[in-house]
Amino acid sequence: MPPILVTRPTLPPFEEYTALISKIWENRWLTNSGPLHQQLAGELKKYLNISNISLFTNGHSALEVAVHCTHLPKGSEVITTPYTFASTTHAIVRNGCKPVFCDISYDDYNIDTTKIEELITDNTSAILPVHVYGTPCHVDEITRIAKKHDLKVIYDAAHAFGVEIAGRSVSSFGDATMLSFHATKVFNTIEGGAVISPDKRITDAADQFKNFGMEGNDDYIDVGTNAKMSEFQAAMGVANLKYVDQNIGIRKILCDRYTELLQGVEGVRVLARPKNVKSNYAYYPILIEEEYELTRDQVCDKLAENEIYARKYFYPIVTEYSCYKGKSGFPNDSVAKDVSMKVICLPLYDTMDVSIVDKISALLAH
Ligand code: T4K
Repeated sequence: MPPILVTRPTLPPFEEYTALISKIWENRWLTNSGPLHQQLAGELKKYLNISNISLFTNGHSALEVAVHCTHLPKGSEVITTPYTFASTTHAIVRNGCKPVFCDISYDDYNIDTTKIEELITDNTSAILPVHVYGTPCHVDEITRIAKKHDLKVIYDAAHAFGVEIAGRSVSSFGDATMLSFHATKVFNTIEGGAVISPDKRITDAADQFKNFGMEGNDDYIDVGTNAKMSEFQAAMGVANLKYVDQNIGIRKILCDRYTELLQGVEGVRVLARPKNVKSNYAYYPILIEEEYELTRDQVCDKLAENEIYARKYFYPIVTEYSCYKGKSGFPNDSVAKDVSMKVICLPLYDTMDVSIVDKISALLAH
């Protein structure tokens, strides 16, 4: 058996992708908001049931630009989670703002909304939560806190493509939301991402900023960047979107099987899925608790000996990266740190056979 990686990209049938990109040879339109880009934007609006979207060459650029377009004052504080990928914090810092780290909840590994208000100061401008593993944050509570203190909310929904709360797209909350369409995500455009906002002025500003801040042919009204999605990326998106529900359906079967086999194993904690949520089954995280016979790292080694390469998403927490260490004031004894010391994301992707779930679960159960 070939090595089992934590994930593999979803690919559409080869002929369907080549049929789409053959149009590029006909019209010689490679990038800069071409027809495939327009088609994908339209199809995503329908699929996600949202009004405004701006497509990006990757999720990180989308997040950086989302923060820029919500006009946070330079030097202001943005309350965020340390239990995330580097991108979340980098997007705040690269916009000249200061990340203020709030601990996470042990229930869902998302920002702990009961601890946000104590971190708010006169200099706080925004909250930037992450829907970790695709589990939605407590959006109603975050909206309440933001309204009370006049703060912006920008969601990092890199993991949450297609997730719904009580029938409403998770990307429709807050002032802006970023999605990632990276190769390793439930829906991919090779590399890619998007800014979504209920406010068209934000997505229009994002469209302009990702194209150098250009207005008309002759003027630049902002010191923008280049973060446009190409036609090859958009073609992959159009082709993959047709299969995204099928992909999520397969992931659900695999996740349910993991849960069936692992939830009774002493010392292994599986993540509960909230009831009113349509999940995208993006990741399968487990925690290796103290009662388990091996440590988390020993479990990873044992899996690797069997050519199974699970990953520690997210370890270490962001405040322990060299570029942030010692600067955050985040306490050492946090839920975020505890979870990061115990977490393993198990292999999960649409071409994975259920027998692999059985094999991994059997290794964990003994
Ligand atoms: N916010 C959050 C919360 C995020 O998690 C991310 C990205 C972002 C923002 C930023 O979004 P993007 O700018 O990436 O759109 C991966 C992904 O590169 C990254 O997108 C993702 N989060 C992060 C959690 O995971 P790595 O360094 O772990 O990826 P890598 O190359 O080790 O790949 C993971 C596994 O997938 C490997 O076992 C190999 C396999 N793989 C990977 C690629 C790229 C393949 O089989 N084929 C492939 O083409 O970061």
